[in-house]
Amino acid sequence: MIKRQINPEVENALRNNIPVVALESTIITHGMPYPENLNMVNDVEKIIRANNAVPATIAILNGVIKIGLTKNEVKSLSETKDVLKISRSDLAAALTCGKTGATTVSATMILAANANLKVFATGGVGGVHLDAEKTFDISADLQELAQTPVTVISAGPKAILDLSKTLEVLETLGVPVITYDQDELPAFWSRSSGLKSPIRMNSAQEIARSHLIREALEIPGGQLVANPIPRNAEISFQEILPIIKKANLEAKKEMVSDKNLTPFLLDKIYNLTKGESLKANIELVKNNADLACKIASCLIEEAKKI
Ligand code: PSU
Ligand code: MN
Repeated sequence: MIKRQINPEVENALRNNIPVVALESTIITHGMPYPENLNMVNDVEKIIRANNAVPATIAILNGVIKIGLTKNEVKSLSETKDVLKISRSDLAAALTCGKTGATTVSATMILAANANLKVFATGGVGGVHLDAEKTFDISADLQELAQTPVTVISAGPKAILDLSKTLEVLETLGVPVITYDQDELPAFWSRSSGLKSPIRMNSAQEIARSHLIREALEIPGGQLVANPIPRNAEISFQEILPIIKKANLEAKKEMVSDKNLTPFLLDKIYNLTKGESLKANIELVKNNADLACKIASCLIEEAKKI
């Protein structure tokens, strides 16, 4: 009943213990404009291959789960407007109705775990939105991290969110938030957030080990890695904060909510920073892909020791 195609390159990698890194598709269709979105995926896939790993970009095409889009599929998805944004709640319906759609962090985690992929690189995960106490807008990504055993490499929760509430919810849900190589939680476009990270690790090996320990203890769920954006690509927290405030005010004025809020805010911030936010976004995704390859490779090595 479920139609799923695993790219032969991904299948071969899984069979031969070659590291595979899953990638989401909402970042392509809802996170960045064309053609930057297409160039971003191509660059990210190149980085993954340069690390002797295999990329697996995940999406739903005409009701078929795709684990590892081909170059042509990536191109056509990146050009398509008004693609569905599929998260956990939409997944089965999209498959039932033969839809085409991009998968968010939550849906990508589910499909990755189903295909036995353990490492997934993205830009930023969703979280608790500002004013969530009134709107109840909390991303399904957080629940997913609590349930699905995938290590997700992000540049920290997007700074458009309420970062301290996001950390609180992750703690409640039992999700380890591991910042790579610094004490402070990074905030997507910025290396700093003003918040201390719950956990710090300084190597891919430690992150891989802790993934395996959770597995051995049968603790459900995954890990969220917060990998600070490279210094030369960051927009400082002080600089981005007023811009985020403005974007949030506009969203309120235009009464944008639910699934549309994150794409709306990203687009507003893009305009307000004259494209600088996009440049930073692309660089941080590349940086995350690089760390993800190292974690995926360590997972294979460490698993042999158990
Ligand atoms: N990271 C980015 N850009 C994005 C997203 C993440 O750099 O567009 C997407 C992811 O797919 C994430 C989603 O799962 O935004 C969160 O949306 P929401 O806040 O509606 O749950
Ligand atoms: Mn939401």
